[in-house]
Amino acid sequence: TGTLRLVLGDQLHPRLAALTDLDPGTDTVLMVEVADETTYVRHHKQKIALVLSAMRHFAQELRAGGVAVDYVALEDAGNTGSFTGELARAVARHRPGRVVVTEPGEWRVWTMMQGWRDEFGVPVEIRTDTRFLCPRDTFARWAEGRESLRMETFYRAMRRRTGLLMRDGAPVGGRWNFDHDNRRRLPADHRPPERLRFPPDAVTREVIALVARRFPDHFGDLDAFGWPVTRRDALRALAHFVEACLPQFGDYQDAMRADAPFLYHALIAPALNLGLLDAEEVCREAERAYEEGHAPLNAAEGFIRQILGWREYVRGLYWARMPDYAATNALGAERDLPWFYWSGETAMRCLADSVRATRRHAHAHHIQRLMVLGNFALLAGVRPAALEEWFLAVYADAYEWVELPNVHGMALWADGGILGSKPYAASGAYIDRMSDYCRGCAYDVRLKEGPAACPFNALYWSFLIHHADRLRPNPRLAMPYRTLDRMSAERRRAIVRDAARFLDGLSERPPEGEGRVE
Ligand code: DLZ
Ligand code: SF4
Repeated sequence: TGTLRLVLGDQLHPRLAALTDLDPGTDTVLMVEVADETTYVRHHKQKIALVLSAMRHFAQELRAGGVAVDYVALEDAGNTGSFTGELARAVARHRPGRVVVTEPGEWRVWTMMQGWRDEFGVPVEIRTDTRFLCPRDTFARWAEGRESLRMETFYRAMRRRTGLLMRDGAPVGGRWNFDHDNRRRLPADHRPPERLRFPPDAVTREVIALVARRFPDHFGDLDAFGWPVTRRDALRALAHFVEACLPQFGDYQDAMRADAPFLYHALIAPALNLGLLDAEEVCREAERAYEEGHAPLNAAEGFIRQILGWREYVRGLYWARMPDYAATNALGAERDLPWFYWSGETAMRCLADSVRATRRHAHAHHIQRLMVLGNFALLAGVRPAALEEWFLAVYADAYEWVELPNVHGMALWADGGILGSKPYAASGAYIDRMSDYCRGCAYDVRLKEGPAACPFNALYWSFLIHHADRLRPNPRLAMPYRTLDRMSAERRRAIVRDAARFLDGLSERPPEGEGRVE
């Protein structure tokens, strides 16, 4: 009686914890395509295609290496449609001495796993996911007894732990953080580099056809699919990023441009979160590029902070605070998600372009996500769970461990300040400074009042007025509140009126006669 080793769809790493001591003579690897995982949120079509194609490629590679893989495809006869159902069937088929799994990326699946030992009557070993640089219990110990859990403190501890960009116990370059240098806007005549995309092979084409047939009314296009689905291609994507983009990644990491969804961004999160790459190797590549003089320090450090700092931090926070974390709603936001998040039909050019990129690529870069799509929902008072479901569904890289803290904590401040010291609220001026959106917009970003004014302006001030009790004491918001106090009462009334009128005009439903999506 060998060991049955379950590998989930976002655990496709060659040195996955559940596979380390695999004995090809006796053990079986189980992989299952199940309906529940494809529909627990209405994932973007490309996200489903990406996960299933990457799973099929991973199974092929294991088999080529002499490993017995029991692979259940989505449309196989008898497929029960859930992890628990498929594991039960597999235990009956193989009668293993034990089951080994790696801890999952979502609370939902974690609670499922807790019942497995009793349900199947075999020992179930849940192993620590060693793809992350900070294990869950290490983060929990770090977080214990701390009043605030700031990323920056965590990040410095992680730099020391890993030695990344460190020399003699001090940060290379004498500073921990070069963000200050990383806020340049893209010059109008600047041409960002061509990006390496990966045309679908036969396996991916078959999965794309399956997704088109099975999930026709899910959001998103399939025809622009270009994600790497194997470790080999993911490594090529990483090498291309380091070579062609990393040197300017820092400078332009916060810039936006219409019809340019990729710019200098790494585009590796989908592969990284699936397990095709791991955090350590990605950081070492960036460090090497700096050491070899290929990339400047502000770029390498900014990139490494995203992975070693931010990504590990949100994951630690997620596991330390779930399930209560998801339930908070510090600003009492109750609005349903505006329909344009699905349709893209809005005269606000920044939002329309960000939704369009999302539909076309299952991707938008972080300033589009945070300062356009997230910021709008924050100012409009969208119910956290509604926005979270949208983010979890539409992005190729989205799993709850990373999506939830970013949306709930960072974008919406729904945790009341555990993750971010202040809400990331901004008026149109921020978007204008960092993009070329406003020039071609139906609204005027310089106008503060009236129907032609950029809606972000009235929404921003109205948000501060509405939440003054809660936000005015925050020293980081002292400046905007001083500006607000200098406005006449009449002006403030006009702002509140404009914002309310705009929000009343939003629809949460498709226009008469239109389907749920598209
Ligand atoms: C996202 C996803 C999808 C669409 N389909 C599957 C699947 O059929 N089989 C599978 O093992 N995993 C899938 N996944 C990824 C899981 O949802 C993911 O492993 C859990 O949410 C835990 O992070
Ligand atoms: Fe967005 Fe306002 Fe600029 Fe239009 S004017 S693109 S709505 S920020």
